[in-house]
Amino acid sequence: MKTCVIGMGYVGLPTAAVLSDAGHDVLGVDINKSVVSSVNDGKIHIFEPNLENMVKKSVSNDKLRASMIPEKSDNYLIVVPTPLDKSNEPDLSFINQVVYSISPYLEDECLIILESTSPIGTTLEVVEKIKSFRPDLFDSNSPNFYVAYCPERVLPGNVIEELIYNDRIVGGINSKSTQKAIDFYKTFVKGQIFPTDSKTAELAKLVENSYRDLNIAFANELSMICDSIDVDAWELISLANRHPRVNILNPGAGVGGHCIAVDPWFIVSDFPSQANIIRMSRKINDLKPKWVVNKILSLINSRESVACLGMSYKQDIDDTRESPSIEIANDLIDRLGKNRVNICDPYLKNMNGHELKTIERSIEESDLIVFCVPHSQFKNIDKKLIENKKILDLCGVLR
Ligand code: SAJ
Repeated sequence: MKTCVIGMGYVGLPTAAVLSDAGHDVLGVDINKSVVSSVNDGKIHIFEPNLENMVKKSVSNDKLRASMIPEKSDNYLIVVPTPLDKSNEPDLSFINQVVYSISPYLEDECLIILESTSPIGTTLEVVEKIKSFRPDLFDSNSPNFYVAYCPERVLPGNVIEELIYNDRIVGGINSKSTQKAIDFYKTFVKGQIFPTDSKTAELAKLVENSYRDLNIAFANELSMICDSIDVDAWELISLANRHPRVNILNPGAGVGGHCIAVDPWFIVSDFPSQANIIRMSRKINDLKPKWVVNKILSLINSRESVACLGMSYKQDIDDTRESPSIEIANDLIDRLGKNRVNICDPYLKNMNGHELKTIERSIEESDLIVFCVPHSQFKNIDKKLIENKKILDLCGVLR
């Protein structure tokens, strides 16, 4: 079975690796030439545990190739970004470009699956777009091919495991499409696969991430309330969580990543007057890094310097997309000058041209140590290093 995976990013590349491992002949397609050549060399351009070995093996077994141009395939998996524009409206131009680029290769009976986070109705719009390019693939109004939406649900840092073992939701544009897509996922998914329609599947993805955003917003709001009355938010949350039906998440530097900080806006954009708690949660989480900067400024005098530890958007990965720590560090550099801000992240080589220092050096050279992200390297830190320093532990790593 030949499968074309379009988009070789954080989800597309691991999916291509897992598919080829499961026996598919995979063509990975990407508009970035260097990504294509790195995959063809059996290398990876992102950090993800166990991925490099799988890619290397699949490339050397001729099960995985990459190209900038799609080819005729049995299955087309669309895994491209759907960013927000400046007014927080979803930008679907990558999906539209993919649909245009695969249209010449489509044939009767092929399967197209959209995995990119999408506003409700996008999968049906994909069908309409194909109709405009390839009316020959339709009998009256019905397509002779199959189309489904299946949201990816993988957690960066544990992608390979979750691609195989997570449950999946598959929503076709009709029941035959749903079944075809379920058969496709059964070739590599060991979790349960739940059938639905495309709109429900699209909304499920947005709802999952909004649910998490909302619950993190609650924790972040509590942390700011607690700070104002000198109560330890971590202690409070762990005590409240002893109630059998309470499970408060962890406060942090804010919410980063390309999913939770973005997806709720898709719902707000479509339902502006109904999505109030969803909008408010986004605002609270977006406010947190700004609050942190003010907190830091209140803890230092006019000569003291700050160490910001952890620049990725969460622990133990190198992904900096929408990272609140980067927002905090940049804001501090603007206000204090770069000589008073020491930045450290063991997973990164650089941050927008700013020098990254080792853990030891950034602590030595600073008066206030801010733990932004709970990387494992910080958990095992030598306590003597920080005993005479001011500490702001935003992520509970020292607990
Ligand atoms: N965070 C907190 N407190 C917490 C948990 C997380 O502040 O208690 C912060 C993290 O530090 C990070 C952000 O939230 O900045 C998001 O991290 P995350 O680990 O919660 O999620 P992501 O963005 O890495 O991945 C999410 C996952 N969705 C859910 O857990 C509902 C993943 O399953 C999705 O596949 C992914 O979004 C996506 O692609 O949509």
